[in-house]
Amino acid sequence: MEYLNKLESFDKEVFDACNLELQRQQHNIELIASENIVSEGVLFAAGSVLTNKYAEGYPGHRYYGGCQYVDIVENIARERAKKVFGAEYANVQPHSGANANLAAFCAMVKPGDTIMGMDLASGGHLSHGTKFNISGKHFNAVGYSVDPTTSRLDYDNILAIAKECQPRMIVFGASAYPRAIDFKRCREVCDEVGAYMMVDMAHIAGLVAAGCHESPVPYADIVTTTTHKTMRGPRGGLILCKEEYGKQVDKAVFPGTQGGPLMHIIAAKAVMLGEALKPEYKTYQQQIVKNASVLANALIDNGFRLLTGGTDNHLMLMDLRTSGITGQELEKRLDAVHITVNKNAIPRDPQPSSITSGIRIGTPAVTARGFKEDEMLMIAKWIRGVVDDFEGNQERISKEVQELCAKYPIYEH
Ligand code: DSN
Repeated sequence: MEYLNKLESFDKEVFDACNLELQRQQHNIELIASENIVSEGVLFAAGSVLTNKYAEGYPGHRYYGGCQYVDIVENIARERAKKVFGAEYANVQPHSGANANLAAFCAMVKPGDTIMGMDLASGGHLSHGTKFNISGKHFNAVGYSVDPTTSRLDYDNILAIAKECQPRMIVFGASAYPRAIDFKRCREVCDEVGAYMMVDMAHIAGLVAAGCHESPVPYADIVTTTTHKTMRGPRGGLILCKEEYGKQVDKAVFPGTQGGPLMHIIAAKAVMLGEALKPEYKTYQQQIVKNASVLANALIDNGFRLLTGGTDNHLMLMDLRTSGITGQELEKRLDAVHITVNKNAIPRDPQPSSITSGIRIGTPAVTARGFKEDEMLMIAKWIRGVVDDFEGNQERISKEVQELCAKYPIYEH
């Protein structure tokens, strides 16, 4: 890439590593459900001179001089975020999804309060109350799981747990849940126990922006997201909330949990949010869902089991318990043929989390580079091939994968 090549004359060592990563992205099929390939506009903004600027505070109220132009950028990002999601209030400063979640907790509840979130082992996220994370250390976190038979959310069970533990806030949203979440039902659960409703929509935010998944915004008191997964922006976080919580959310982000905002990343978020307002974005998100559905059906047709039997969104979870291979081994074999996935625990996994019985697969990145239904059928066959006879098929599949990747350059320039 032209702009990356300029780095070579400044720092050959770092350039070489970045270039190798570019080549890896170009020559591999990226199926990690939380990754994507951003536009060049997003790349340019993220690599811009805004990285030079300190801007603690918020537009119009900064603790540094010279903020008049970064104010424009942050205001554009805030306004576009509100427009994309129909939200009353937006804070675009969180450095990440985990930071957005921490700020959301700090804004809405107090240390020691009871919160509920989906168990990590059922597809929830580390920052929703696990004991290894600050969310599980500073709050009394109670987990909920999925139904043991259907592997789907069981709202009656969530309500029963909530009645028992009386949480101040319930967190909905997941990292590895392939089905639609019923946000209206989530609101009813919260209302029955008088809890705030928080949604971490990081995985599905792009789908929500394009109307391909019901929006949590009308129902939730506070919504967090990353900006890099299905949204296809720079790595970062975003908080949306009702106007009445705006001030406390701002305070919880800065000075509560962060210092200076990353203005270059906020510029890149603004560019991505501008893209999200265009009709092509909707077509892109619709294709993500279509590709996921085709890939899920093709995996089933190739004899694999999927958790919940399929997908409603951008991701699926292969349940490998009857396939004679672990998640760890399949991730390794796929890597060897230039297909990138992550091993993922399935609910009540008999294997430890370092091995797992599952593989999580998502379609945002392959859809961004132009793959459609036909390519999904090819991917399912290749996965079958590496499970059935890795030694015999490795060379052929690796060659076929790279031939396909060559037809779809991730960047033109
Ligand atoms: N680590 C992310 C994922 O892969 O889903 C969640 O933050």
